[in-house]
Amino acid sequence: MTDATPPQPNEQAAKVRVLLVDDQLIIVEALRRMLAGQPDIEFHYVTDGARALATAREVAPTVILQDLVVPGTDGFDVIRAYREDPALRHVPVIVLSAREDAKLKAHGFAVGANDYLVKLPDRIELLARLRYHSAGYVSRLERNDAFRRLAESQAELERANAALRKLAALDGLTGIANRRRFDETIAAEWQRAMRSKMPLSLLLCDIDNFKLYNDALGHPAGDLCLQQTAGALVGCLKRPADLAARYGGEEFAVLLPDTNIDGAARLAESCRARIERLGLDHPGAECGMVTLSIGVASVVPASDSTPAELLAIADKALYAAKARGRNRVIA
Ligand code: GH3
Ligand code: MG
Ligand code: MG
Ligand code: MG
Repeated sequence: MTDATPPQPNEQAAKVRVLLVDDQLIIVEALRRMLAGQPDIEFHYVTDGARALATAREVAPTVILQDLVVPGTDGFDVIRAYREDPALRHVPVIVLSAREDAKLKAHGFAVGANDYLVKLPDRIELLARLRYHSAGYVSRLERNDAFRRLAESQAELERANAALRKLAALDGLTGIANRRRFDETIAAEWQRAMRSKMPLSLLLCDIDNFKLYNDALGHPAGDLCLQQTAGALVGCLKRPADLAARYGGEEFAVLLPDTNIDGAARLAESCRARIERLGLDHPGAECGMVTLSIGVASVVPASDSTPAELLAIADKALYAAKARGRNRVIA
């Protein structure tokens, strides 16, 4: 007596699809009779050894019974061929041989067989071995399938995450980089510039009299103006590492790695001119159109400094640009 619950018979046993490869019809008949009346067993056979591989691909058996002596082929070669076929590689093969021979058995296992039975096998033992090998194979298939589905859903999740990460870095109105992305990028570029001892430059750009623009044309028109300004700024950038971001309401920041103050001032001037050339009507402005004021800063970061210093310098320059009449660059 043991405490363990005795194994329950499978209520709905998995299908056992047997393929017998044997040239002798008398053997085929004998096995067919042994397997008859078993609702879980489906019986297929092929007598032409040369057709074994093609038939196996068609039938997709869960277990193969393979005779060793089939005219025209060598059973061992057929087993080797199963093992090289991607569709059959893992299908269990039971050698069915007339000979009880240890060397033959060993050779069978060496070329990839999973079991060995001597003809004619006992019916009960045959059924047990067919079910045992078939169940192991089917559960491996199911497990592989589950792993594959898991891998696919993980890949899908990663794609969705990547898309979300991208979205989380973008400004909802203008579609350019947002403040979060700018903060991350300036921190990374700061470290890089410190190591390379190259200058890092920054433009702070602010639309002139934008409150009046909204007042005159309405908030939706203001939104459109912000989108056009953002697009124009991105269009001014030349290098892949340059980054234009929406820094605040109507303020944009442009980060320029490996760029000195002269290069940054030149780019700032081309940004300013480009906005002017857009020629967006601004009824509230003295000049009658949308313009941009830009403060420029450039430093070679030292180890005891922070990006906040670069921002403060650019902000001061921007303030000066506003104080001196707007629509200008101060470096
Ligand atoms: P200055 O030339 O000194 O920069 O004047 P300004 O009017 O541009 O500056 P101020 O900071 O007084 O006003 C900024 C305006 O920008 C006020 C705010 O309503 C507007 N603004 C900020 N974000 C948005 C936005 O997303 N859409 C719209 N339409 N307007 C915005
Ligand atoms: Mg034979
Ligand atoms: Mg402002
Ligand atoms: Mg402004």
